[in-house]
Amino acid sequence: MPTNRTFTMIKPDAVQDGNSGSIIKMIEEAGFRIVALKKTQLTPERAGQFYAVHAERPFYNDLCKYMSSGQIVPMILEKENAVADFRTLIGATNPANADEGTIRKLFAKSIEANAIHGSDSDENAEIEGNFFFGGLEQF
Ligand code: 3AN
Repeated sequence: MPTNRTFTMIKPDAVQDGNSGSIIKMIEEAGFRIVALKKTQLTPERAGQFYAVHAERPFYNDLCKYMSSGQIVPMILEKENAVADFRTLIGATNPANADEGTIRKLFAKSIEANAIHGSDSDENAEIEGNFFFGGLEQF
């Protein structure tokens, strides 16, 4: 059953560039309610745990290095059809393929430094939310 929640994090490139506020504004204007939010930094080890599903991919080491290179803003978001609608709002993984008006089209630098993460399923939204906030049900 859909939980109507998703997990996102604004990535180091977008935080560093001062785009967190603009991105959060777009998220709220698209109808998402912010359930939880903080600013933090991953160690390379924690980044490795978060992206463990990509451990065999050639870009894994660079991804962990990049994701631990600066502060990030993880959030739990709520909206009807949250996972799918949020993926639409952020656009394709590679900003070159992202639709006009999407967060990645506006703010991403490259396929790796692509400004923002969005969970790809309800199951992963819960796992990823727990990773940063220790349990969705407490909010
Ligand atoms: P998405 O974030 O759109 O769900 P995933 O889950 O396939 O994309 O990839 C997770 C992250 O890994 C991406 N957000 C991006 O930072 C990085 N990544 C994905 N594919 C590549 C690639 N071909 N080269 C470098 N980094 C990549």
